[in-house]
Amino acid sequence: MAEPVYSLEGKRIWVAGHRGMVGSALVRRLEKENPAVLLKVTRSEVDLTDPSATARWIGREKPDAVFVPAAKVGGILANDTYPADFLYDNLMIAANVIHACHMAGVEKLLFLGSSCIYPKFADQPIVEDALLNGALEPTNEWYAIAKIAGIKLCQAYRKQHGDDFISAMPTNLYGPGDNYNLETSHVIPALIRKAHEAKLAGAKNMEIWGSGTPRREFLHADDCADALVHLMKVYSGPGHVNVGSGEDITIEELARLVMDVVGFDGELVRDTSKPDGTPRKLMSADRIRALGWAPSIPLRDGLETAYRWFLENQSKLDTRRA
Ligand code: GFB
Repeated sequence: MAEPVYSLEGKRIWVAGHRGMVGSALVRRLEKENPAVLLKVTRSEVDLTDPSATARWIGREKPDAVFVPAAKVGGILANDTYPADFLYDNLMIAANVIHACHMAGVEKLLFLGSSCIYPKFADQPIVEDALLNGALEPTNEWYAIAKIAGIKLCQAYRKQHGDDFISAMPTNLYGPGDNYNLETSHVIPALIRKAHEAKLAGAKNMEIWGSGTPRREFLHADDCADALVHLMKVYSGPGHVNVGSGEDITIEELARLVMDVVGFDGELVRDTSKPDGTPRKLMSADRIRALGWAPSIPLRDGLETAYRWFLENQSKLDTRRA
C-alpha cells in the first residue's frame, strides 16, 4: 500500500468538466474528502477550448488541486466521423488547462487520458510502457493523439518547472450520466437502450455493430472516480497510470449480459458495415494495484445500476437514432 503524498482536505479542488459522467462521479466522491471548496464551471461560463477565458478563470479562482476529465468524448463512430473536433477540442482543452494551472501555481493536477492511446496491436495486457511503440487504431487516432499530448504536457511541465502534474489512463467507462445517443455513444449505453427498446417492441432481435468478436475492458465511473482520488493522494511521478478492472469480455458476451440485465430474450444481428475498432485493449492493472487500489463494482452489478439510471432518466436523454 502506497503512503499518501498529498492531502485533499481543506483544499480548493476544481473538477474540470464536472457535468460529464466522470466529472459528476468525481464530484460525488470528492465530497467525502472534506475539501474547502469544490469549484465548478459550466461550458457556457468558460469554454476550455478558449485560452484567454480558461486562463482568466483559473487565475481568478486559484484552485489548489485540479482533476481534468473535461474532454470531447464519444464512441467508435463519433471518433471516426468527427476527427477534427476530437483532435482540436481535446488538444486545446489539455493545453489550455495544463498551462493555465502552471501559471496559477496549482499544487497538483491529474489529467485523464484513455486506453486508446496505446498501439492497435499492443501486447496484452497493455503495460504503461507500450505508449508510442506502434501505430494507433485509425478510428480513434485523433482522440488518442490529443490525449498523448496531454500526458506529454504533464511530463514536460514536471520536467521543466517541477509541477506535480500526473496522468491516468482509464479503460472504457460506463455509469450514471452516460450518453445514450446511438450515433455518438459508447457500446454499453447503446446496448442498454437497444435491448430496452427491443423488449418494449416485442422484437425478435437486436442489432450490434461489427463482428461482436472485439474484446473490451469496462469500469464503472464510480470506481474510476475512486481510483483517480486515490492516485491524487498517493502518486507523484512522470509516468501515467492505467485505471482498469483487469478483465475483458467480447462484445457478443457483453451484449448477452446486457440483454439478461434488461430482460430481453432475442437474437443478435451483426451490422458488419460498422467498424470493430481495436481487436483487444485489456490494460495491465499491475501499477495501480501496487499503489493500493482495486475496483469494487462487478460488471453485472454496474450494468444493473446503469440500466436503472437509464429508466429513471430516459425522458431527459438525447436518444436520437443513428
Ligand atoms: O464503445 P465503443 O464505441 O468504442 O465500441 P471503442 C466498442 C466496440 O463495441 C466496438 C462495438 O467493437 C463496436 O463496434 N459495438 C457493438 C458498438 N454495438 C455497438 C453499438 O451499438 N454502439 C457502439 N458505440 N459500439 C472508443 C474510442 O473505442 O473507446 C474512444 O473510439 C475512447 O476514443 C473509448 O477511447 C474509450 O472501445 O472501440
